[in-house]
Amino acid sequence: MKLNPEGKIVILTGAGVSRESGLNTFRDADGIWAQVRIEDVATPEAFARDPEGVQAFYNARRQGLRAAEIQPNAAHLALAELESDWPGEVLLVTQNIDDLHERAGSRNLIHMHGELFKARCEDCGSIHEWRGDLEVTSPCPACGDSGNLRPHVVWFGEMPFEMDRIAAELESCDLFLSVGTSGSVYPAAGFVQEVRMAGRGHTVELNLEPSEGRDLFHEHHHGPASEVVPDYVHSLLEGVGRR
Ligand code: BJW
Repeated sequence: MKLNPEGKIVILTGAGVSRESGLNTFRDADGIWAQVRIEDVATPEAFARDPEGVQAFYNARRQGLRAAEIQPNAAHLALAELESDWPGEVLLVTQNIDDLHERAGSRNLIHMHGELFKARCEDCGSIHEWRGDLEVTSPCPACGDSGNLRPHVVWFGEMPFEMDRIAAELESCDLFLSVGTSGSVYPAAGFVQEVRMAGRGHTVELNLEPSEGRDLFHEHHHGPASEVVPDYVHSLLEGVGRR
Protein backbone atom coordinates (compact mmCIF):
# COMPACT_ATOMS: atom_id res chain seq x y z
CA MET A 1 0.00 0.00 0.00
CA LYS A 2 1.38 3.43 -1.01
CA LEU A 3 0.51 6.07 1.58
CA ASN A 4 0.38 9.80 0.88
CA PRO A 5 3.43 11.33 2.66
CA GLU A 6 1.12 13.84 4.36
CA GLY A 7 -1.17 11.02 5.54
CA LYS A 8 -2.18 10.72 9.17
CA ILE A 9 -1.19 7.53 10.99
CA VAL A 10 -2.92 6.32 14.17
CA ILE A 11 -1.31 3.43 16.04
CA LEU A 12 -2.99 1.37 18.78
CA THR A 13 -0.65 -0.67 20.97
CA GLY A 14 -1.31 -3.34 23.58
CA ALA A 15 0.61 -5.51 26.00
CA GLY A 16 2.26 -7.55 23.21
CA VAL A 17 4.47 -4.60 22.26
CA SER A 18 6.07 -4.68 25.74
CA ARG A 19 6.34 -8.48 26.03
CA GLU A 20 9.89 -8.63 24.69
CA SER A 21 10.87 -5.91 27.18
CA GLY A 22 10.03 -8.38 29.96
CA LEU A 23 6.48 -7.28 30.89
CA ASN A 24 3.67 -9.85 30.94
CA THR A 25 0.69 -9.66 28.65
CA PHE A 26 -2.78 -10.26 30.13
CA ARG A 27 -4.39 -13.12 28.23
CA ASP A 28 -1.48 -15.26 27.07
CA ALA A 29 -0.99 -18.58 28.90
CA ASP A 30 1.63 -17.00 31.21
CA GLY A 31 -0.25 -13.68 31.37
CA ILE A 32 -1.41 -11.58 34.31
CA TRP A 33 -4.98 -12.91 34.23
CA ALA A 34 -3.64 -16.45 34.66
CA GLN A 35 -2.15 -15.34 37.99
CA VAL A 36 -4.86 -13.07 39.45
CA ARG A 37 -8.59 -12.69 38.83
CA ILE A 38 -9.82 -9.54 37.09
CA GLU A 39 -12.62 -9.31 39.68
CA ASP A 40 -10.02 -9.15 42.47
CA VAL A 41 -7.77 -6.38 41.13
CA ALA A 42 -9.12 -4.54 38.08
CA THR A 43 -12.58 -3.24 38.94
CA PRO A 44 -13.76 -0.32 41.10
CA GLU A 45 -15.67 -2.88 43.18
CA ALA A 46 -12.45 -4.78 43.94
CA PHE A 47 -10.79 -1.53 45.09
CA ALA A 48 -13.77 -0.66 47.33
CA ARG A 49 -13.77 -4.18 48.84
CA ASP A 50 -10.01 -4.70 49.21
CA PRO A 51 -7.97 -1.50 48.73
CA GLU A 52 -4.86 -3.04 50.35
CA GLY A 53 -4.93 -6.00 47.95
CA VAL A 54 -5.41 -3.82 44.86
CA GLN A 55 -2.67 -1.38 45.95
CA ALA A 56 -0.33 -4.35 46.55
CA PHE A 57 -1.00 -5.65 43.02
CA TYR A 58 -0.12 -2.26 41.46
CA ASN A 59 2.82 -1.68 43.87
CA ALA A 60 4.34 -4.94 42.65
CA ARG A 61 3.84 -3.97 39.00
CA ARG A 62 5.29 -0.48 39.66
CA GLN A 63 8.31 -2.11 41.28
CA GLY A 64 8.66 -4.41 38.25
CA LEU A 65 8.55 -1.48 35.83
CA ARG A 66 11.33 0.28 37.80
CA ALA A 67 13.68 -2.71 37.35
CA ALA A 68 16.83 -1.82 35.40
CA GLU A 69 16.34 -4.66 32.90
CA ILE A 70 12.92 -3.40 31.74
CA GLN A 71 13.77 -1.23 28.74
CA PRO A 72 12.06 -0.28 25.45
CA ASN A 73 12.56 -2.86 22.71
CA ALA A 74 13.00 -2.51 18.94
CA ALA A 75 9.23 -2.13 18.43
CA HIS A 76 8.94 0.85 20.81
CA LEU A 77 11.99 2.42 19.17
CA ALA A 78 10.64 1.92 15.64
CA LEU A 79 7.30 3.57 16.55
CA ALA A 80 9.17 6.56 18.01
CA GLU A 81 11.27 6.73 14.81
CA LEU A 82 8.06 6.73 12.76
CA GLU A 83 6.74 9.70 14.74
CA SER A 84 9.95 11.70 14.29
CA ASP A 85 10.58 10.84 10.60
CA TRP A 86 7.10 10.55 9.04
CA PRO A 87 6.23 13.80 7.20
CA GLY A 88 2.58 13.73 8.36
CA GLU A 89 1.00 13.33 11.81
CA VAL A 90 1.54 10.18 13.86
CA LEU A 91 -0.60 9.57 16.96
CA LEU A 92 0.14 6.67 19.27
CA VAL A 93 -2.76 5.44 21.43
CA THR A 94 -1.61 2.86 23.93
CA GLN A 95 -3.64 0.60 26.19
CA ASN A 96 -0.45 -0.01 28.16
CA ILE A 97 0.14 1.64 31.51
CA ASP A 98 3.93 1.24 31.29
CA ASP A 99 6.12 4.17 30.16
CA LEU A 100 8.17 2.33 27.54
CA HIS A 101 6.83 4.35 24.61
CA GLU A 102 7.89 7.61 26.30
CA ARG A 103 11.28 6.16 27.14
CA ALA A 104 11.70 5.18 23.47
CA GLY A 105 10.98 8.78 22.42
CA SER A 106 7.27 8.82 21.47
CA ARG A 107 5.72 12.20 22.31
CA ASN A 108 2.30 12.36 20.59
CA LEU A 109 0.89 9.70 22.88
CA ILE A 110 -2.39 8.93 24.63
CA HIS A 111 -2.47 6.47 27.55
CA MET A 112 -6.13 5.48 27.19
CA HIS A 113 -5.96 3.04 30.17
CA GLY A 114 -3.87 5.35 32.37
CA GLU A 115 -0.31 5.28 33.68
CA LEU A 116 1.29 3.06 36.31
CA PHE A 117 3.64 5.83 37.48
CA LYS A 118 0.73 8.14 38.39
CA ALA A 119 -1.75 8.26 41.29
CA ARG A 120 -5.09 10.06 41.36
CA CYS A 121 -6.99 11.49 44.32
CA GLU A 122 -10.60 10.33 44.18
CA ASP A 123 -11.56 13.25 46.39
CA CYS A 124 -9.99 16.32 44.74
CA GLY A 125 -9.23 14.75 41.32
CA SER A 126 -5.56 15.78 41.28
CA ILE A 127 -3.08 13.53 39.44
CA HIS A 128 0.46 12.98 40.72
CA GLU A 129 3.67 11.38 39.49
CA TRP A 130 4.04 8.26 41.71
CA ARG A 131 6.99 5.93 41.22
CA GLY A 132 7.09 4.23 44.64
CA ASP A 133 4.55 2.25 46.65
CA LEU A 134 1.07 3.64 47.15
CA GLU A 135 -0.46 2.87 50.56
CA VAL A 136 -4.08 3.08 51.59
CA THR A 137 -3.00 5.75 54.10
CA SER A 138 -0.84 7.81 51.68
CA PRO A 139 -1.94 11.48 51.88
CA CYS A 140 -2.82 13.34 48.69
CA PRO A 141 -0.05 15.90 47.93
CA ALA A 142 -2.73 18.40 46.78
CA CYS A 143 -5.58 18.26 49.33
CA GLY A 144 -3.75 16.45 52.15
CA ASP A 145 -6.55 13.92 52.75
CA SER A 146 -5.59 10.29 53.32
CA GLY A 147 -7.36 7.24 51.94
CA ASN A 148 -8.36 8.66 48.57
CA LEU A 149 -5.34 7.98 46.36
CA ARG A 150 -5.71 5.23 43.75
CA PRO A 151 -3.63 4.04 40.79
CA HIS A 152 -4.29 6.30 37.78
CA VAL A 153 -5.47 3.36 35.65
CA VAL A 154 -8.76 2.43 33.96
CA TRP A 155 -10.52 -0.58 35.43
CA PHE A 156 -13.38 -2.56 33.87
CA GLY A 157 -16.57 -0.51 33.91
CA GLU A 158 -14.67 2.79 33.88
CA MET A 159 -14.43 5.13 30.90
CA PRO A 160 -11.03 5.15 29.16
CA PHE A 161 -9.33 8.53 28.76
CA GLU A 162 -9.56 10.97 25.82
CA MET A 163 -12.20 8.97 23.92
CA ASP A 164 -13.54 12.02 22.03
CA ARG A 165 -10.11 12.94 20.68
CA ILE A 166 -9.36 9.32 19.77
CA ALA A 167 -12.67 8.97 17.90
CA ALA A 168 -11.94 12.09 15.83
CA GLU A 169 -8.42 10.88 14.98
CA LEU A 170 -9.67 7.42 13.95
CA GLU A 171 -12.27 8.94 11.66
CA SER A 172 -9.72 11.13 9.86
CA CYS A 173 -6.72 8.79 9.71
CA ASP A 174 -5.24 7.36 6.50
CA LEU A 175 -3.51 4.41 8.14
CA PHE A 176 -4.44 2.52 11.32
CA LEU A 177 -1.91 0.13 12.85
CA SER A 178 -2.91 -2.28 15.63
CA VAL A 179 0.15 -3.65 17.43
CA GLY A 180 0.38 -6.37 20.09
CA THR A 181 -3.22 -6.46 21.25
CA SER A 182 -5.65 -9.39 21.42
CA GLY A 183 -8.58 -7.16 20.44
CA SER A 184 -10.68 -8.48 23.29
CA VAL A 185 -11.22 -5.34 25.38
CA TYR A 186 -13.56 -2.55 24.29
CA PRO A 187 -13.61 0.26 23.33
CA ALA A 188 -10.05 -0.28 21.93
CA ALA A 189 -11.13 -3.52 20.22
CA GLY A 190 -13.68 -1.48 18.23
CA PHE A 191 -11.21 1.07 16.84
CA VAL A 192 -10.57 -0.93 13.65
CA GLN A 193 -14.31 -1.04 13.03
CA GLU A 194 -14.53 2.75 13.53
CA VAL A 195 -11.79 3.28 10.92
CA ARG A 196 -13.52 0.91 8.49
CA MET A 197 -16.85 2.67 8.98
CA ALA A 198 -15.27 6.05 8.23
CA GLY A 199 -14.31 4.50 4.86
CA ARG A 200 -10.93 6.19 4.59
CA GLY A 201 -8.06 4.48 6.46
CA HIS A 202 -6.07 1.39 5.51
CA THR A 203 -5.99 -1.03 8.48
CA VAL A 204 -2.99 -3.18 9.40
CA GLU A 205 -2.51 -5.72 12.18
CA LEU A 206 0.99 -6.36 13.56
CA ASN A 207 0.71 -9.10 16.19
CA LEU A 208 2.21 -12.39 17.23
CA GLU A 209 -0.95 -14.16 16.08
CA PRO A 210 -4.29 -13.20 14.49
CA SER A 211 -6.37 -11.13 16.92
CA GLU A 212 -10.11 -11.41 17.55
CA GLY A 213 -10.76 -8.64 15.01
CA ARG A 214 -8.50 -10.14 12.33
CA ASP A 215 -11.11 -10.06 9.54
CA LEU A 216 -11.46 -6.27 9.81
CA PHE A 217 -7.84 -5.62 8.84
CA HIS A 218 -6.81 -5.10 5.22
CA GLU A 219 -3.30 -6.35 5.91
CA HIS A 220 -1.63 -8.62 8.51
CA HIS A 221 1.96 -9.21 9.59
CA HIS A 222 2.30 -11.88 12.26
CA GLY A 223 5.42 -12.38 14.37
CA PRO A 224 7.23 -10.88 17.37
CA ALA A 225 6.75 -7.12 17.65
CA SER A 226 10.52 -6.54 17.79
CA GLU A 227 10.71 -7.93 14.23
CA VAL A 228 7.46 -7.11 12.45
CA VAL A 229 7.15 -3.52 13.72
CA PRO A 230 10.63 -2.29 12.63
CA ASP A 231 10.19 -4.07 9.27
CA TYR A 232 6.83 -2.45 8.65
CA VAL A 233 7.90 1.02 9.87
CA HIS A 234 11.02 0.94 7.69
CA SER A 235 8.99 -0.03 4.62
CA LEU A 236 6.69 2.94 5.29
CA LEU A 237 9.61 5.35 5.66
CA GLU A 238 11.33 3.95 2.55
CA GLY A 239 8.11 4.59 0.64
CA VAL A 240 8.43 8.33 1.30
CA GLY A 241 12.21 8.52 0.88
CA ARG A 242 12.93 8.92 4.58
CA ARG A 243 15.31 5.93 4.77
C1 BJW B 1 2.69 -10.28 21.02
C2 BJW B 1 3.87 -10.65 21.60
C3 BJW B 1 5.01 -10.22 20.97
C4 BJW B 1 2.37 -11.51 22.79
N1 BJW B 1 4.91 -9.47 19.87
N2 BJW B 1 2.59 -9.53 19.92
C5 BJW B 1 -19.48 -7.19 26.69
C6 BJW B 1 -19.28 -6.90 25.35
C7 BJW B 1 -18.50 -5.80 24.96
C8 BJW B 1 -17.91 -4.99 25.91
C9 BJW B 1 -18.12 -5.28 27.24
C10 BJW B 1 -18.88 -6.37 27.62
N3 BJW B 1 -18.90 -6.41 28.98
C11 BJW B 1 -18.15 -5.40 29.45
C12 BJW B 1 -17.66 -4.69 28.39
C13 BJW B 1 -16.78 -3.49 28.47
C14 BJW B 1 -15.39 -3.86 28.94
C15 BJW B 1 -14.84 -4.97 28.05
O1 BJW B 1 -14.35 -4.75 26.97
N4 BJW B 1 -14.87 -6.21 28.50
C16 BJW B 1 -14.40 -7.32 27.68
C17 BJW B 1 -13.63 -8.28 28.55
C18 BJW B 1 -15.58 -7.92 26.95
N5 BJW B 1 -14.59 -2.67 28.82
C19 BJW B 1 -14.54 -1.75 29.77
O2 BJW B 1 -15.11 -1.88 30.84
C20 BJW B 1 -13.75 -0.50 29.45
N6 BJW B 1 -14.56 0.64 29.69
C21 BJW B 1 -15.67 0.88 29.01
O3 BJW B 1 -16.13 0.13 28.17
O4 BJW B 1 -16.22 2.09 29.31
C22 BJW B 1 -17.49 2.41 28.77
C23 BJW B 1 -18.49 2.39 29.87
C24 BJW B 1 -18.14 2.78 31.13
C25 BJW B 1 -19.08 2.78 32.13
C26 BJW B 1 -20.36 2.37 31.85
C27 BJW B 1 -20.69 1.97 30.57
C28 BJW B 1 -19.76 1.99 29.57
C29 BJW B 1 -12.53 -0.39 30.33
C30 BJW B 1 -11.53 -1.43 30.02
C31 BJW B 1 -10.36 -1.31 30.99
C32 BJW B 1 -9.28 -2.35 30.72
N7 BJW B 1 -8.33 -2.30 31.76
C33 BJW B 1 -7.17 -3.17 31.68
C34 BJW B 1 -6.36 -2.99 32.96
C35 BJW B 1 -5.66 -1.61 32.92
C36 BJW B 1 -4.76 -1.40 34.07
C37 BJW B 1 -3.74 -2.48 34.23
O5 BJW B 1 -2.86 -2.67 33.36
O6 BJW B 1 -3.79 -3.15 35.26
O7 BJW B 1 -6.39 -2.84 30.53
S1 BJW B 1 -7.59 -4.90 31.39
C38 BJW B 1 -6.24 -5.23 30.32
O8 BJW B 1 -6.71 -5.55 29.00
C39 BJW B 1 -5.48 -3.90 30.20
C40 BJW B 1 -5.13 -3.89 28.74
O9 BJW B 1 -4.85 -2.58 28.32
C41 BJW B 1 -6.35 -4.49 28.09
C42 BJW B 1 -6.11 -5.02 26.71
O10 BJW B 1 -5.23 -6.10 26.73
P1 BJW B 1 -4.15 -6.26 25.57
O11 BJW B 1 -3.20 -5.15 25.60
O12 BJW B 1 -4.83 -6.53 24.28
O13 BJW B 1 -3.36 -7.57 26.08
P2 BJW B 1 -3.70 -9.11 25.82
O14 BJW B 1 -2.92 -9.89 26.80
O15 BJW B 1 -5.15 -9.35 25.78
O16 BJW B 1 -3.15 -9.38 24.34
C43 BJW B 1 -1.76 -9.35 24.05
C44 BJW B 1 -1.57 -9.67 22.57
O17 BJW B 1 -0.19 -9.54 22.28
C45 BJW B 1 -1.97 -11.12 22.20
O18 BJW B 1 -2.73 -11.10 20.99
C46 BJW B 1 -0.63 -11.82 21.96
O19 BJW B 1 -0.67 -12.79 20.94
C47 BJW B 1 0.23 -10.66 21.53
N8 BJW B 1 1.64 -10.86 21.82
N9 BJW B 1 3.57 -11.45 22.73
C48 BJW B 1 3.66 -9.18 19.38
N10 BJW B 1 6.23 -10.56 21.45
